[in-house]
Amino acid sequence: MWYVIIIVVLFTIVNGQSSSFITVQNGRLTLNNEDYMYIGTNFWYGANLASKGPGGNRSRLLRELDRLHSLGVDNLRLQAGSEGPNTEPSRMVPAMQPQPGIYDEAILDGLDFLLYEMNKRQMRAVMCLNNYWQWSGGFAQYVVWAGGAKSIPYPGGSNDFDSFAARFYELPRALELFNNHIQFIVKRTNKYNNIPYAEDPTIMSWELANELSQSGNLNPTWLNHTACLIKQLAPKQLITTGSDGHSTSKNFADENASQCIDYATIHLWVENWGIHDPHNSTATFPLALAAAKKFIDDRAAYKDKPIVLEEFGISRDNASLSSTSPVTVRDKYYRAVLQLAHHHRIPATFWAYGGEGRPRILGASWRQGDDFIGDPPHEPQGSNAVYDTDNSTLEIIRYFASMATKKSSANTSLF
Ligand SMILES: *[C@@H]1O[C@H](CO)[C@@H](O)[C@H](O)[C@H]1NC(C)=O
Ligand SMILES: *[C@@H]1O[C@H](CO)[C@@H](O)[C@H](O)[C@H]1NC(C)=O
Ligand SMILES: *[C@@H]1O[C@H](CO)[C@@H](O)[C@H](O)[C@H]1NC(C)=O
Ligand SMILES: *[C@@H]1O[C@H](CO)[C@@H](O)[C@H](O)[C@H]1NC(C)=O
Ligand SMILES: *[C@@H]1O[C@H](CO)[C@@H](O)[C@H](O)[C@H]1NC(C)=O
Ligand SMILES: *[C@@H]1O[C@H](CO)[C@@H](O)[C@H](O)[C@H]1NC(C)=O
Ligand SMILES: CC(=O)N[C@H]1CO[C@H](CO)[C@@H](O)[C@@H]1O
Repeated sequence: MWYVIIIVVLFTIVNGQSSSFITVQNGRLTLNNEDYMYIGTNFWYGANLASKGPGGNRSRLLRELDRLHSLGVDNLRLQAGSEGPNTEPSRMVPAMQPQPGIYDEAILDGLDFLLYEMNKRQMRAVMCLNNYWQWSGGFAQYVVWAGGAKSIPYPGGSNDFDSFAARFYELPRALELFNNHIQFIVKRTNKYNNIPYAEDPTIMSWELANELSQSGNLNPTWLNHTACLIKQLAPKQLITTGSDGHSTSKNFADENASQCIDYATIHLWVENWGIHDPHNSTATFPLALAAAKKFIDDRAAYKDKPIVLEEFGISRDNASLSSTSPVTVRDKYYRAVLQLAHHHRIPATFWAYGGEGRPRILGASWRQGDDFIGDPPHEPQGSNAVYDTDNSTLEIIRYFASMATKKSSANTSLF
């Protein structure tokens, strides 16, 4: 029997399945008894890019994973849920779940393939299950599915999209449909390596929903129960909320109170918050830096659970959408934010990775058939994407990714 054991061990090593789960110890993300620090990227479109169906491009996917891995960016935040129908405006399509409980096999297969390829490279995934915002369907789509309305009042004009999306929390049928999705996806087994998702160390964490607390009416009982439901299905993996940690401090307290939530998240958006004006950087960039510092310093004071800065981004110079335009302001911002995160030993995930994708038409929003570049479909494509040709930005990312795995502090003469 000894040869069977050796073959199993070799198989395990060759397939990269020997890695451990990320855990939380003493208020820190931990891997093999060491601090788990990282620079990650938002890669929400991963399952779609990995699909063999429409919108998929596996050769590009593999090149992007190799490129990210060689930069030291080994933590990817993915959508592990997107809702249809595919005919709604400004959605990432095809949706994983075009109708309640009905799944697009090509997108599920894409998610399997992506996790399988990440596993081989010892990369880690944050699996975001839902979304407050419309670009993946999300809360608003669940509201419609639950019979709460016939159509979605998309943001713009006099539409009150915010309170519409927040109705998700008030409709028992919407919450039930989401629970069904949780059961479906967390209990899935990967077809490429036969590893149940809940047993795959590639999955660092499950996230309830992107920016789930905009309305300020987040129900702490729902938060705790849903986190505990996932915990029961996936006890070896971590659970987090996806909160931006910006709207209210109450959310932080609610997250802290639930023993099923393992770490907190924060999102930093100096342009969406009206602080940085890319057309007036000279005057507003110093204000943006000060605001970023205050936000990160403030949130870092919370020590009960680990914190991850899982979104931050900024325009190219003068808000240009051309992939060859300068990024002097962005580079300064990335250095400063990554330095702050490093200083507090907070992992940081930039928004977003565009890689070799390019916008179809400058200034246009995303349409099916366009490259995925990390800007959500309703936004002008190219706003926050970091391309494979943005060498100066990529070098900053590489530098901090290498510093993340060291214990020393970053070389401040970079600034
Ligand atoms: C978080 O919870 C712990 C105990 O569960 C408590 O001691 C601590 O004060 C709480 N922190 C915050 C910021 O609510
Ligand atoms: C969270 O939910 C779990 C399981 O449903 C329960 O045991 C626990 O008491 C709840 N915690 C809080 C703070 O409500
Ligand atoms: C640039 O920003 C500064 C600081 O907020 C402001 O005082 C000034 O009016 C702005 N200039 C323009 C042209 O928007
Ligand atoms: C995949 O993406 C590359 C560019 O990143 C492009 O050249 C190629 O045509 C794409 N392939 C498919 C099948 O879309
Ligand atoms: C950017 O980096 C790539 C790969 O490292 C290299 O081939 C290319 O020449 C660089 N471009 C510039 C403008 O330095
Ligand atoms: C820090 O960076 C500067 C400029 O790149 C370099 O000259 C210096 O040697 C670096 N110091 C350390 C300790 O790495
Ligand atoms: C018109 C304008 O804002 N131009 C600016 C574009 O960005 C460069 C670099 O940040 C500035 O030097 C220009 O003033």
